[in-house]
Amino acid sequence: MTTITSTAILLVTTAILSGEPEGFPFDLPATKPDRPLSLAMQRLYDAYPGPSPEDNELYSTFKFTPLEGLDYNNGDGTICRRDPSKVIRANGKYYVWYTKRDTPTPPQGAAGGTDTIPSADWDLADIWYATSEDGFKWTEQGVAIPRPPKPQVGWRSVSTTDILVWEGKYYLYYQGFKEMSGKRGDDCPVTASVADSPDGPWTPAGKVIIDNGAPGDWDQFSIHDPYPLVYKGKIYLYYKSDCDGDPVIIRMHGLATADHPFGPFTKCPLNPIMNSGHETTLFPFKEGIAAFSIHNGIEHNTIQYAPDGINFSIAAVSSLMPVAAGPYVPDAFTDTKDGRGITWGISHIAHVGEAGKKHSILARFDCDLSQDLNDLAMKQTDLYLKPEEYFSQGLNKSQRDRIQKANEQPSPNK
Ligand code: AAL
Repeated sequence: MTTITSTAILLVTTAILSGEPEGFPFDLPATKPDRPLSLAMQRLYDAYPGPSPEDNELYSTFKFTPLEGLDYNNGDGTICRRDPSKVIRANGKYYVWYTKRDTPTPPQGAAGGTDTIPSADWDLADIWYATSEDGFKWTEQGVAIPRPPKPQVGWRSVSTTDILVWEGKYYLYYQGFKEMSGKRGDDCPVTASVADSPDGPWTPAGKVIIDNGAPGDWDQFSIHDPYPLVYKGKIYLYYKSDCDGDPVIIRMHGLATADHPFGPFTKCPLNPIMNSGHETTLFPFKEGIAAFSIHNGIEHNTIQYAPDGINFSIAAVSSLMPVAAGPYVPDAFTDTKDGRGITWGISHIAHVGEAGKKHSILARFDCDLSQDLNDLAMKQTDLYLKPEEYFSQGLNKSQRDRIQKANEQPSPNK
């Protein structure tokens, strides 16, 4: 009898006697099995909230729907709407605030920008707001925060806002540009305004609320995407900064906390608290905070979780994540100890329209990142794109030239 046969008989006999399959079981165990596991299988059980997409409450795909009721001048690039706030519900309807630029021309870059010509999509912008009964059809209500007179913070542009409801008052945080975006970089601090009603009128703090970092610090030039939540009895304001830039800008996220909406804010000594991502999107989840890490950085396209609101790890890898997502977060300000999660919100789609007329538009996204929903259709991982969508991501000229040159090399195999 060969060794292989006797070994096989031994393995089968052992398995039968122990009642356990010798190989990894066909039915995926719901919890980590007590057996030798490869690093990948250890990670499956140790690193994620569940061992499969449908078991992972912090995994979801995203579905997108055009918004009704917002006009973009036939897409000529003179109007953009972007970087929406979180959605809140008040007075029996939904509210969202966002950057709106309405300029005589599309953006012309820093070299082409003037007092009336924008350098970037978010230059020469104001903060507008809209309301909706259903989250699909929106009515633009008007300007919430206009640019203040020079030299006040935000005189050049106010953009990228988010909302905080605190002790019955409403606070909007936003980027306050004191120079044209793109002169050195996309440089700005954050300021804020307060109102007794989501419909305003808004009173500016008239000062910088989140300062730029000290010279040489990662956040010395830009404090972007202010995103307040109420957590552990304080205001947790997450933000993004752009740093490095040699050769590519690195975008990471920071945290600043305060006991009052106008500060003083204290930056987390562990900043940056996320190593990737771009616009900030976060929500209370169970005892911690969940976050989107989108389109930049080594951990882009991930949904992350920090049980303490500070130390984030990857909870799921996703795809086609909403950009600059402002979710509807019912428990954003309740200081909850059991965050329920999110199912929809407003995001933006940038670079819309033909060359020279590029602008951003708002869209609705839906997902299942909620403890109170179990929509398996949102947990599918396959993303079926049309061929033209693949071919739209084509090779550039230098890549084609490189391939052509390689084709002309003599074959090493003769
Ligand atoms: C956005 C945000 C900030 C940046 C610019 C407008 O996506 O990251 O707001 O300043 O781009």
